[in-house]
Amino acid sequence: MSAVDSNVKYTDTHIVSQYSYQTTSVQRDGNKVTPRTTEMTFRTERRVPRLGVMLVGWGGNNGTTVTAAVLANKLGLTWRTNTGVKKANYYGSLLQASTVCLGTGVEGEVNVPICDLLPMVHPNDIVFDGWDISSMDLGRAMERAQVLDWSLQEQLRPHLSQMKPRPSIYIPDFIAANQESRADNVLTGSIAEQVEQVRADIRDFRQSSGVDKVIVLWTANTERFCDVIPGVNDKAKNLLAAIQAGAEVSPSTLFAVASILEGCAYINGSPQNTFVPGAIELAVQNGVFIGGDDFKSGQTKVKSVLVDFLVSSGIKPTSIVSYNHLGNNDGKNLSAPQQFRSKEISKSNVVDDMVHSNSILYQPGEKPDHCVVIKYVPRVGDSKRAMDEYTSEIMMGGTNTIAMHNTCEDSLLATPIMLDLVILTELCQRITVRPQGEEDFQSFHSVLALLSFLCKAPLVPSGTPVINAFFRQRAAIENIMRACLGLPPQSHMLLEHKLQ
Ligand code: NAI
Ligand code: DG6
Repeated sequence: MSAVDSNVKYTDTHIVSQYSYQTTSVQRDGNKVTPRTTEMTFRTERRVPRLGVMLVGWGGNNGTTVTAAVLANKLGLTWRTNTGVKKANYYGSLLQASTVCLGTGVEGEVNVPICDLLPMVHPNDIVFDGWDISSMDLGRAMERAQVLDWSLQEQLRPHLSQMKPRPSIYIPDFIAANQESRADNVLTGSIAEQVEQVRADIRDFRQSSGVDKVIVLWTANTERFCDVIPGVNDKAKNLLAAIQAGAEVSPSTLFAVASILEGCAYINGSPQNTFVPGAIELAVQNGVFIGGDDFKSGQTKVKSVLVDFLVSSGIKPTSIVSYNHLGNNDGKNLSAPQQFRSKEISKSNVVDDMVHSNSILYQPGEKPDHCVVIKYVPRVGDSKRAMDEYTSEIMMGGTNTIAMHNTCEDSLLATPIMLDLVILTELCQRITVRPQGEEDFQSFHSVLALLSFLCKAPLVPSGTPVINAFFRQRAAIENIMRACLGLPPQSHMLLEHKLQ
């Protein structure tokens, strides 16, 4: 974006802004409320690097769809379906397809694409690589996924069939037994050697593709939860020693360790507890961003809007029942109890902050009944059906029931979120902040909570609030970007129109 004319300076290398961060400090009993202002300098590097993204699970539905969608956009492809001609786009991406109100001009509100606020990577410029336990090339894997229209696949196949996933770490116990027949592309050797191979793959990709930066994104099968064991994965040094000793560590944690040691941000798009305390400590020690967990793409996204709407309107949700059926390989993997359990946990916690925020509706410890069901129905493929019933208590003992039915291609919702995750992470790597009175500029915390908007079970630094409510999460992203430009947060007060 060009010319913001106060509080901000554009140097050859940085956008430097002065910002007054206003907060309100409240003493426990609410008797003392004090507004506080901290002056800060935000500094954003202007040079946008060439970004490489390595996907773990590259040959899956999400992996093939994101690679195909970016290529289709890059080539400006169009294709014919029985409802007309379609054109590649980035609908569903917060950064590419949504706008923010910059301010008001003589002609009213001025809305701009979020991606125009600050210099950021364009998805068309991302270079992909990755690993999969299935050796299928991306052309055939795209066909196996059954997500994209056939005439689009025909145009993409010559390009995608050149791409082949690298062999991956496969520990059968972590994913469903029904995945075993896919596993024909696996690393061998001790787990320490396999981690070394993954690190070598990252270096090889960086060098051979000429990208400046690599981000690693887990979009492989949902794993079962692992136990957090003192002496094994509770501390960074114990985790590294456990890998050397060949102790049980999940593949997703092994990828996280390899990425962190290579200085690459690592994002977990699935629900399992990849980020055991030792992995988090390792990221902090190495100053590397980590983010997750589990893409917030459909039913849960709606939930983070709807429950916020109900509770903030003073209506009391008393039961939320969420049913899904789907027929893709994700659904097949989730038909196993332990993998389902991981997903059930991440889909269930999403209402907690909204419920806790309202002590008029909910007594301490009280929450709505919340039930999540997932069934595997092969015939529906990637076209996931989600049905939800929200029952709420309204005035004078009345009952309000909202029922919802949602059908969509799961991977076409996940793809733009994957792109937003890596682009936002990369942008955050170029932002530093210096509070007044301090000497040095600081990065965001290694646990990149700003990604919460895109995740079902946001990972946040220990002891900090978890925000699930959709518009609060979105406002955090928008207002931090505004701060980088020396602009006040968007308050929506519109006082200029409300006074005489
Ligand atoms: P998928 O089953 O089509 O793809 C997963 C891929 O991972 C497969 O190709 C499989 O061979 C590979 N894989 C399994 N273990 C591996 C390992 N250790 N290393 C490398 N590759 C491995 O699933 P899909 O639909 O692409 O989803 C991927 C993940 O994203 C799942 O965990 C799913 O729960 C999660 N997710 C998906 C959402 C969506 O809307 N599609 C939303 C939220 C999360
Ligand atoms: C069934 O729920 C399969 C899951 O992988 C979901 O499709 C995925 O996690 C998306 O979940 P949601 O709740 O954001 O629609």
